Amino acid sequence: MEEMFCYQCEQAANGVGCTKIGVCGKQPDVAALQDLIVWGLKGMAFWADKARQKGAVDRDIDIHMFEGLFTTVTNVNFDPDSCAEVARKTSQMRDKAQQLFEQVNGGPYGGDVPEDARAWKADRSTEELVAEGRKHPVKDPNVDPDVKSVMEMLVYGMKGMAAYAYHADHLGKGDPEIAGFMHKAMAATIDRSKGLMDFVNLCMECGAVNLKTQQALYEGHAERYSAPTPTPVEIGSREGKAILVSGHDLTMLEELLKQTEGKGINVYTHVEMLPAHGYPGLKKYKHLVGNFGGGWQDQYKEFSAFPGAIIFNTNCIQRPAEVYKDRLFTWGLVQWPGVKHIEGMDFSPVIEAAQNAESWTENPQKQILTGCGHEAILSLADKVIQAVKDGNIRRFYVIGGCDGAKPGRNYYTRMAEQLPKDTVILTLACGKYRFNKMDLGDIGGIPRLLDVGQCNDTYQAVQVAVALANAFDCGVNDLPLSIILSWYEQKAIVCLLSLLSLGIQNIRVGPSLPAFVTPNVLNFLVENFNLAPIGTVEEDIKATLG
Ligand code: SF4
Ligand code: SF3
Repeated sequence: MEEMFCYQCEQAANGVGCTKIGVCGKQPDVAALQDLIVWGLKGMAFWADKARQKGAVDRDIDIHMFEGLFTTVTNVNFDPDSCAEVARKTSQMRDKAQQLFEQVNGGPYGGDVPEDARAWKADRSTEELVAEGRKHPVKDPNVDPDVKSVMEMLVYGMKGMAAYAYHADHLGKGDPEIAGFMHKAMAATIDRSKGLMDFVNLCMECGAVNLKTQQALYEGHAERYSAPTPTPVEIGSREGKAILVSGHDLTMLEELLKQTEGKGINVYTHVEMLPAHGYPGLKKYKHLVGNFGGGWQDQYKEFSAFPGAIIFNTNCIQRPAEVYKDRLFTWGLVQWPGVKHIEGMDFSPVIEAAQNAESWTENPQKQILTGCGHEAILSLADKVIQAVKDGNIRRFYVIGGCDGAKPGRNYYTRMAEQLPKDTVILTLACGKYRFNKMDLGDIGGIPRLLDVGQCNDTYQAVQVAVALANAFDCGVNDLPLSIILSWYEQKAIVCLLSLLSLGIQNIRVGPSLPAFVTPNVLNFLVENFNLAPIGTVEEDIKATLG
């Protein structure tokens, strides 16, 4: 018997789905609670969407959509009690959304209310909520498999977008239109009159709204910290006490940097925090000294070698080893049972743990480059365009997306290694750790490897592509540009939807295709977008260079 069912990430067991325990470490009780959260959010969305159509909007409901969905993203929250708390709040927000609608409507709704949007009792124990969650599994035998496939793509895309919306909101860049789309799309998933093309269209709209969300997030970062500039980052260690910050949230890092200033503690970034070093408003802190480690999947081994305190502000957390568990902290929506969670912005427990831990020794190593955002790249536009015209740059490659544990991911390392010297690689998100310590050289002073930023900086990569297309007076699909994505979790899904919503063709995706994509849906993507799975490095280089 299946204890759970989840197939939202690239690690889905046997390429089908996790049924006993998540390959990520998600336990069946947490899986049931997260199913309950997603189901509850759909019911909340039914009412929030109806209220919005009549002009009534509620910020608490909007923010709860972001937080609820983000809680269920892979490698975010593994703690049953906190997931149960999010589920309880979902029920309360559903009730609030219904009241909001009835107020603005001047009475109860006259149409049919789907079973999924009815009130449900939330003041129950965690165990009782787990039992309730089991009644609302992801699998639904009453829905056509192809419709289900596109519907899940939409839900996972919105999970990714919710993460970006949550960060943008922290920077004061919340946009009610983002939540408005999410309510509409989540409500559509419980509307039995909706068919395949409705969900295809919603997926495209999701991609487009995501670009606006990522733009808001970028502008939030750039307004607060100034636009990123190319910055070499040390990957060795400095003498002294140390704190490592993992995740995507720059506001949390900023606050930690303020609170550690003058305390003799060096702050290091991990995985998706690397681009923080490129922002003038963050690199001005002299004790933000470097970047530590490889991809997120290496943390179990690598954190054991890190002497100080470690804090996660978003995904990807994994089961901690005993050797560092007491120096590990979570913040925001990330939780792991038994790991200390920081509420709010008081990081004194993390600082104290770093001060009580051993000091690190001086071990200087090489530097890697980050901060090559679109403003920095486009400031070199004339040089880049000339290099293309002179034949010194033959082709651009965007090699971006998530890292992960599968052995097939060395495709991305070998791709970066084997691409000819007259090609330029733009990278973003954590998949870059497969090759960002290589020395790939430069073309007339333009580095061959340009780190555009975090996964949310897909927006910035799009700006570069659009500017090049304008300069060459062609469409993005006609540029000497190939996009090769690596996916792992739901943020990569929404980044792909954004590219597809722009009509970008010929994207290659790996290391394997999502388990939730049925053969018919894959055919649709191949026929309409020329989407292809990655092949061998040699074949793909040959095919893209023509
Ligand atoms: Fe499995 Fe991925 Fe779901 Fe975790 S998130 S349970 S690894 S499919
Ligand atoms: Fe990585 Fe987890 Fe997706 Fe922001 S940190 S990209 S996997």
